[in-house]
Amino acid sequence: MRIAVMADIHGNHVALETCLAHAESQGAQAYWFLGDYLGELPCPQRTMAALYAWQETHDCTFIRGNKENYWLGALDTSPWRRGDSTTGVLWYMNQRVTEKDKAFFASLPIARVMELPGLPAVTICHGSPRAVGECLVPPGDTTYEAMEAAETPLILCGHRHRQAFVEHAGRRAVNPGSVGVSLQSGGKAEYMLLDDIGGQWHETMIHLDYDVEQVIREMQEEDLFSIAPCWMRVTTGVLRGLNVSQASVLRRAMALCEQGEGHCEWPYIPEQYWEAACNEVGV
Ligand SMILES: [Mn+2]
Repeated sequence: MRIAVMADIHGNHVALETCLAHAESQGAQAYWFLGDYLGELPCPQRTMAALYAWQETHDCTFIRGNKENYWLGALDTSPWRRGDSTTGVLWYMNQRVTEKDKAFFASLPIARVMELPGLPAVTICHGSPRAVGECLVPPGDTTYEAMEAAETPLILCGHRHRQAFVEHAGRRAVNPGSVGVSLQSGGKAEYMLLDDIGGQWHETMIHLDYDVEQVIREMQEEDLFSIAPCWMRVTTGVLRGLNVSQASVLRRAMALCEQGEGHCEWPYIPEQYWEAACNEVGV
């Protein structure tokens, strides 16, 4: 048995198509998708079309991520607007997610125990088995506690966009990295193959080159550099393999806003602080 495990596509259909084709060429028999299908990258319907088509002809299991909850109304959409680096992409995406997509996302569980004959059971989830937004791997503040609460010896999770594992209390939690917006990977598309070898699971981390510049061209065609200027500067840097992340630049912009204004509340971050944060990291 060979399973392809793919997390955090974030709307990168070019990276997704590269990973799917690779997994097929490697003989994957099933596909486990760990959430965050759409994110900040353009033309979300291309990603959804690729996933719906794959599901028609392959054995696919899908889990819900925190991004899916965004499109299902978890956040107040009233501050989302074009031209704002904090919310511009949310504004763009919110207009492009269809009723079909919402029904699909709403149908997904946040975790699932996968039982295959003769193999240890595996929990698949996005953040942790108990919360879509919890950080499990690489470790966060509550990783050990969340692992102790898990039902299976192996836990597969996404959310942090980095290939890594944690072992604790006889359990192993593994993050296959991010298909679409990988961090600290030199700009590769990442996923994992999981093989049954003698009744035990064996992991192989995959890193693939793909056409990053095609994604950046689509960002320009969709006007995303006007819609969310600084967010797209950081995203371009991440895609091209710079050692930055949107989360770290956001934190820096919020700290600068706090210094300048005396307070800062997401998503109300004036563009000048985003610009300053981007300039500091050189994107
Ligand atoms: Mn996530």
